[in-house]
Amino acid sequence: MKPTDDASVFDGAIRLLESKVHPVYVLHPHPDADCVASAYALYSAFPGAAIWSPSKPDRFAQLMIERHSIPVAEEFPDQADLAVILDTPHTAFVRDHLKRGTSIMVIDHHEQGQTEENGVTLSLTVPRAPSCSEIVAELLLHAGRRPERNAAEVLLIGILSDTGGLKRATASTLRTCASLLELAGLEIQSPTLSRSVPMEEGEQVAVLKGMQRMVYRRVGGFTVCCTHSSAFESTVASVLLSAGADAVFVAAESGGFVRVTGRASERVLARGFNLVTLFRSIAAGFGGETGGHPGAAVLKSEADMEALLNSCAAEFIDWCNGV
Ligand SMILES: [Mn+2]
Repeated sequence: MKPTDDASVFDGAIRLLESKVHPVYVLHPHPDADCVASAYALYSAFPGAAIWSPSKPDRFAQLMIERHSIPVAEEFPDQADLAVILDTPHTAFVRDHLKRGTSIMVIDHHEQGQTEENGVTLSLTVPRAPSCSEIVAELLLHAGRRPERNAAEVLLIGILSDTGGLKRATASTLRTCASLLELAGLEIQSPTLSRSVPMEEGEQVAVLKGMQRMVYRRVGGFTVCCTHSSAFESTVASVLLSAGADAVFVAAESGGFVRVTGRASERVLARGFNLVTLFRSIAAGFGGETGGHPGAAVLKSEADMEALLNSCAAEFIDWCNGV
């Protein structure tokens, strides 16, 4: 990120933050760790009205909020004189809460789909940054306001989370991480920076039962696994995929429907396999609807569960025999 091209925008952002008494740090709907970390680091450097979340954070963000005692308000603070919207280019969801004349700042790293909704006082958008947390870290370091220990640690978690454990990091991300590690007194492998989320109650049992009921077939070096579960189908599917399966189908029955959650390995995707295509063909035969991506998709149908799973496996085997 940085240097000169962003410097003036950085200065403008700092001036705006310093000129306001009650900034509110606005999280996007269903906020993730990157968003919460960005808000918290700014809140500790420029204390304001609140960190406000329009809806429940995701599980990992919630865990971070609890572990790091991050104050997140459900009520929008009345006295806000600046809304700092983080990790999203969209501002519509917060507009109704703002009093006339309230300034709006956007700090984000997503490509903006269309021209930003007007009325934004300042936009600090860096699409080449793989996380919002690193933009905030750079901003604070640029202003000579070094993040305190807890904020530095939270920013590192935000960066690790949005870069898939630094897999999508740029050279600039790594430089920022180095500064943050020193400020937090941590190493990159420190357990407090771990991105693993403990399983929910019942999730582990669902996974174990799913594995117990699983049947598999191996054809031409590829493996397909089928099972059923009454809950946490996507976790069951992920576990089977990481156990080495190339295609996984996990069925669940509810309300007169069967939902089949499908996952495919990188290996078969690289050879052109597509779950959406497979589910479309099943839906054409049995009735139902499907949606998702080549590697992760869902099929919903009123057909018999056993018959659906058998057909999914058979279609995958046909594909294996064709490659
Ligand atoms: Mn992000």
